Amino acid sequence: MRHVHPSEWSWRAGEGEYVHHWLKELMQGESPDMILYGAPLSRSSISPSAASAYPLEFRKMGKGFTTYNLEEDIDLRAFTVRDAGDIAMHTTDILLSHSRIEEATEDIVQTFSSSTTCMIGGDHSVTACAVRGVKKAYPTERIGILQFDTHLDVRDPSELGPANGTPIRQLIDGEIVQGSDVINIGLHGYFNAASLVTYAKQHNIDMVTLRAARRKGVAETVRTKLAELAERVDRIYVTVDMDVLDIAVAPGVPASTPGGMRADELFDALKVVGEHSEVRHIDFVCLDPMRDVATMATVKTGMYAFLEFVTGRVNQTRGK
Ligand SMILES: [Mn+2]
Repeated sequence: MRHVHPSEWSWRAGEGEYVHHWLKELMQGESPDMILYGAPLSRSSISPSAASAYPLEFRKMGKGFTTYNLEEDIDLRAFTVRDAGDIAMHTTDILLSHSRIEEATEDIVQTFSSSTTCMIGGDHSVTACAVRGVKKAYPTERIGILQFDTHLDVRDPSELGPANGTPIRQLIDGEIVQGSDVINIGLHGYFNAASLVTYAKQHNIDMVTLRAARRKGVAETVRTKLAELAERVDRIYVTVDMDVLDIAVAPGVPASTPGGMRADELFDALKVVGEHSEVRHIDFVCLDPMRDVATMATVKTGMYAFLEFVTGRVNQTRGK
């Protein structure tokens, strides 16, 4: 796999009942249920961000969580997750880093074609690269995107460059994904200019406001929308911009806002996402541990969100 190197850091954990015991380094010849990899890039963020530090802090946070999900009464160790490490980022050259994310993702999704892939960002620009990589690996397939985000992320790359406000537009204008195959859940408030909503409407992006999602419940909305999307596409890529969360629960996300999603809503939604068999890829982006509060509240939320997705995957592989 081009550009992917083992994480610079790991718990020398041995066996045990905690997440850091279970998230083991990928070894040659293994084909786990899920491949985890980091894309530690945030120089492309519009607001100052150290989301590049999230893959490392995410791994460290494993020590604070058990693999046993009390509410579901299941142990996630039934599902194998292997950590392939991080994509090597260039210190100054964002475009080079982007092309590495694309190439690494292409290799990972091709090599581990039956595994779910989970990329830990990084700012949201990494998603455009990863989806292009998936498209390169499966050029004849139609890819759908479920996006959890406060923003549409359709700002114009000709103004900003390929920054974190642009990934969905890059994918639509680049004809990698059709606008009508993009569902955004979590939009609210005063954070998307009218011109961007016009672009989204022109390209038939399915905009589901947080208020609309709450009318029948966020998780139930996700279930319905995924079923609709799965009718049209061959595989689904889910991208979780942690800025979808309310700023009170996600202070460590540069662009989180008041009036955002509650943590429990995101957790329940991700379990539904994990249970859906057409979902092949997921990423978690824009969490900046350097701006988190002292107890790493947002990193904890990020790890919890990841585990809820895995819980859904365990249910899915059990045929539930
Ligand atoms: Mn975003």
